[in-house]
Amino acid sequence: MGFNAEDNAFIEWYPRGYGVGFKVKRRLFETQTQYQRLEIYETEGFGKLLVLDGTVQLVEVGEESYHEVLVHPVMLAHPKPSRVLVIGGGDGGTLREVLKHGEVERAVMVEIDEGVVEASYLYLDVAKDLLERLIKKEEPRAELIIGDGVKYLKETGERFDVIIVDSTDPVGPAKLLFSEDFYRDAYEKLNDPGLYITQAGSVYLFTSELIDAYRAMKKVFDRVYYFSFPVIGYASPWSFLVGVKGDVDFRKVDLERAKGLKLYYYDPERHETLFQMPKYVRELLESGE
Ligand code: AG3
Repeated sequence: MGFNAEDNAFIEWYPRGYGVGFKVKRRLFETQTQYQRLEIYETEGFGKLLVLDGTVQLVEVGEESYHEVLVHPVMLAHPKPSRVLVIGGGDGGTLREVLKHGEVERAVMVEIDEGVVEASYLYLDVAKDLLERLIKKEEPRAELIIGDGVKYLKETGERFDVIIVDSTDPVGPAKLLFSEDFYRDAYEKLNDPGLYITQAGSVYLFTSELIDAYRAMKKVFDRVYYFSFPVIGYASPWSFLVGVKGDVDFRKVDLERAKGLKLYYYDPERHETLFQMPKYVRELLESGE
């Protein structure tokens, strides 16, 4: 796991010895935050790399392949997403995409680790200006709360149209974010109609976690969708799960509203291409439905 001095590479090792790596020029920053080990590298060809507990969170070049796909499909499937909650996402990339939507009146980002926000603000060119405004409380449409998303969701009196979970993997510390209890709290705090989305790990390497999360979501939401997308820096394809409260067809997005967005990876005109899954994974997901 981690930095390989011989090759000047950072490699993230997944189960069964599958690795995803980048050639790096140097490590720019390293700290143990209250919650995790945080590292930032300068890569050879992909800008800066943010690593938490040895796992790749993003590389600057191509980070849109994750943030656009996590945010815009649900925002464009919802008829009027004016109140949005982001859980995690301390680098600011997810909230940056959320705020591209003019319908958004209030967005709340609940990040457990202040260290991630600070390091992202200081070292990354992902959402620097936005993070600065959030830290100074000068962003009129959005608020940053440093706190535990599980606790926040349980206790908040607010309701949201869209809830986006931009967490670490469905193993280890973020596991609670993939539990039936947590989905129930999310369902309760969604307006009707409401949409919930979470990243759900590598399709090939975290298949059983994906299936467990899908089954748990099926118990709670009125409809559940799965899709995948190749994300730069992760063991792709990467999976995403969408839970619906009420009556929304996530297979359809508002193409008129999409025209106002500047997008690079996610293609709303080809929304249906998101839904491809390897046959055996689709069969596993659908077995026991
Ligand atoms: N959120 C983390 C996705 C999980 C990455 N997992 C991995 N590399 N094993 C990314 C934060 C970006 N806003």
